[in-house]
Amino acid sequence: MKPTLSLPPQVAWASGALSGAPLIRKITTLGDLAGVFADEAAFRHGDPSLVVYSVEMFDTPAGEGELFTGVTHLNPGCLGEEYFMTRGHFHARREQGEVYFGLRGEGLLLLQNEQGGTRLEQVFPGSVHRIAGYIAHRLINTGTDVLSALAVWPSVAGHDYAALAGGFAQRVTKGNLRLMAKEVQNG
Ligand code: PAN
Ligand code: ZN
Repeated sequence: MKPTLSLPPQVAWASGALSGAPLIRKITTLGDLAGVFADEAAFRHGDPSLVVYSVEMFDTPAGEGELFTGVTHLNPGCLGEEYFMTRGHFHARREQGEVYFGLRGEGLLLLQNEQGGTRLEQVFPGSVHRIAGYIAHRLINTGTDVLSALAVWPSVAGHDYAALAGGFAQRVTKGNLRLMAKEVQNG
């Protein structure tokens, strides 16, 4: 049989730009994030058309055993005291996991289990995050540059946003980030 050779699609590691295959792009503006940030007055004064994050993914087949590959670009900024973040979700099929890879910028990955227990992982270029099943996940941009992270997840996972409509159990604000940085310094 004649071997075949093909050029696969690509990700530019430094920027997270995807190329070489058809893409799907979804933009999330501040106006889409009603109820997500704690400071409701700041939300009312904010520009609803402001882009908070975009997700670009390869338009690949869905189905049992298939994987989706996408990059989230989360802009820097704050609403009130709280850093810009993704909405965050459990997977609709709770047992399905995901891997995130930090590409650009700096931030945090907030992980929450079904009992409401949370932990945070630092995200930076080269960081690798194994998100097991049954764990909700949200990116938070604590830096001054765009935070870009590559993600690979089972196409059957789906997104359950409703389960966290009341919010995650932990918020990351300028104030509590300073406290966390001090704790890290003091061991
Ligand atoms: C990611 C997220 C992406 C946007 O591709 O969907 O970061 O976050 P929200 O979906 O919470 O708005 C992923 O985790 N997929 O499963
Ligand atoms: Zn996910």
